[in-house]
Amino acid sequence: MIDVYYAPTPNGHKITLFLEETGLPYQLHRLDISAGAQFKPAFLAIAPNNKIPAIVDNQPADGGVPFSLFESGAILLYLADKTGQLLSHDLRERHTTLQWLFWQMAGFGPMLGQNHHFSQYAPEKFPYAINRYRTETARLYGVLDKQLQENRYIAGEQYSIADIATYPWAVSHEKQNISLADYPSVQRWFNEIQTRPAVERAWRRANG
Ligand SMILES: N[C@@H](CCC(=O)N[C@@H](CS)C(=O)NCC(=O)O)C(=O)O
Repeated sequence: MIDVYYAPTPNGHKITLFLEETGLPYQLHRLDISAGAQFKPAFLAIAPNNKIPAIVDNQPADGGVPFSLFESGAILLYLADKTGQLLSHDLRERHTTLQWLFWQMAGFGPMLGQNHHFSQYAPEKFPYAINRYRTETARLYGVLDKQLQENRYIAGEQYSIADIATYPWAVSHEKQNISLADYPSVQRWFNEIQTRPAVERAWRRANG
């Protein structure tokens, strides 16, 4: 059983998407991050960076004591290694997937997060910041669109942890001032992923 410390945010969804796809048993522990639950000592012992998601694997493959992890990319990589799913064993496919996972973790997530912050949540509106992160968001969608013109999924022909990391951020495209009509290959990929049964289940659990 995997304990998942979670809120229904893009980074939280990544973990439930993976777990629903692979059928690994898990228990959700919802944290109200708007009320500061991420700063409670019991959570900080698992996730010292005070952010969801985090997991505790109660049956790690080495047979040792429960193992905790934070950072959604590290968690996806761990779970892919644990299950042998959603990350190819072929050298080139594996590293292409990791390259796009790191692209999501270092670019597509943080830049879109700043876009959300300055355009939706900042108490003062700073046109420079809004414009900077909207421009960077559009550039990143352009990079993704080009990759998906040539590939069914982000890292090639197989659905992988690169798609799982990226899709939940694309769900909020309207908030990011993005029209998917301008990125037809992202739109095609988005429509396909949205109807995967595991994705539908993860979204039902998020809203349940
Ligand atoms: N790089 C981290 C980012 C996690 C993150 O930003 N989590 C947000 C919700 S999506 C959070 O817990 N925020 C609470 C806080 O910053 O106090 C990851 O991918 O796991």
